[in-house]
Amino acid sequence: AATDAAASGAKADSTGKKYLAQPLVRDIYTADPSAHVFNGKIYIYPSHDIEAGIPENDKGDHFAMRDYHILSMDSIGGKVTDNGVALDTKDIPWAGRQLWAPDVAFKNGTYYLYFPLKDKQDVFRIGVATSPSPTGPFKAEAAPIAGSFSIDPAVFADADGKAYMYFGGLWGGQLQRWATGKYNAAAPEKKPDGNEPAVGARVALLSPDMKHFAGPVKEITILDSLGKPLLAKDNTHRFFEGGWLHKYQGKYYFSYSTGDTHLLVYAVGTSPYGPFTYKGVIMKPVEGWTTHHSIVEFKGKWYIFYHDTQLSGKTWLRNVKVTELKRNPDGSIVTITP
Ligand code: FUB
Repeated sequence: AATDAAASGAKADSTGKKYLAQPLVRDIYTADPSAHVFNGKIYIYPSHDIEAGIPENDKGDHFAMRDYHILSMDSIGGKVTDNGVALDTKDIPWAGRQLWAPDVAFKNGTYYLYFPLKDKQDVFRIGVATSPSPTGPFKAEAAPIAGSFSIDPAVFADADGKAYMYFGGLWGGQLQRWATGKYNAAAPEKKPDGNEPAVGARVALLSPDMKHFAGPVKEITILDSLGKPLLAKDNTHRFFEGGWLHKYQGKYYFSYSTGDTHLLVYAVGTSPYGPFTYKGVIMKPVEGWTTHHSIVEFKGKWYIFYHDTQLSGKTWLRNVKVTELKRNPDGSIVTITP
């Protein structure tokens, strides 16, 4: 199915561009867009939201997604193609439930799709599936990536060819249950939120075959402007979920959602492992509880892909969007009011 966002009844925004900040597809619900440019084309790897009839709770059981559809477009504002089912839970040998926010990487002729999914013990792990095509279909490995846990993988390939996976998410994403390096099912559901250090996102170097972690999983520290690690109670700044890494003018920008305060924020560092210093808000809250994004350069401009609930008004039935990301001369990002 192909949709022309500009011709689908979208209203023009203040710039007069109809496609900006409008749902990219309207036939299915999509969220958590990880955008990449391959061979001069834009590919979006989103979650595929469905109405599963499961009541809302803090564990996110109502996000009961079962497959992925990959979207593609030749230009920002052009036709958006839904390339059909690229990976289905029924074809993942270790699957329990809930296919959440994916990402993709390309190396040596193969596309690697990374996806969070609960295993048969109801613990989130991160799997990998491969395809010779950016739109799939993808074939899943028999088991999740050894040592992986929690949700929201985002893979960044540096100029030296090393690839890193950033991952993790609090509450429903279970990151708070991994404090000791082992899964603790008895950990309180919505903690920590006190004076202890904030729980950090995780990063791991990927092996040359892109299917394993090549080194230990490390916790990422976000510092405040005084160089002190953020505290767990600081929920307008601390990491919650949806991490993304991009590089701009030699610096590493780690951006993420603050979860229960619904902001997309960013922090900057000089190493892919961090630490990163908190810098500011990228996007104010969208409609819906979750906010999740990716940042990509295309033809000399930077774009942010994100989601809201414009089409449904329901927090678990979202629609992906794109708008331009603007920077100040010092590299700081101009806050977007969606
Ligand atoms: O789509 C399910 C979850 O909601 C994602 O994994 C989170 O980042 C949030 O967007």
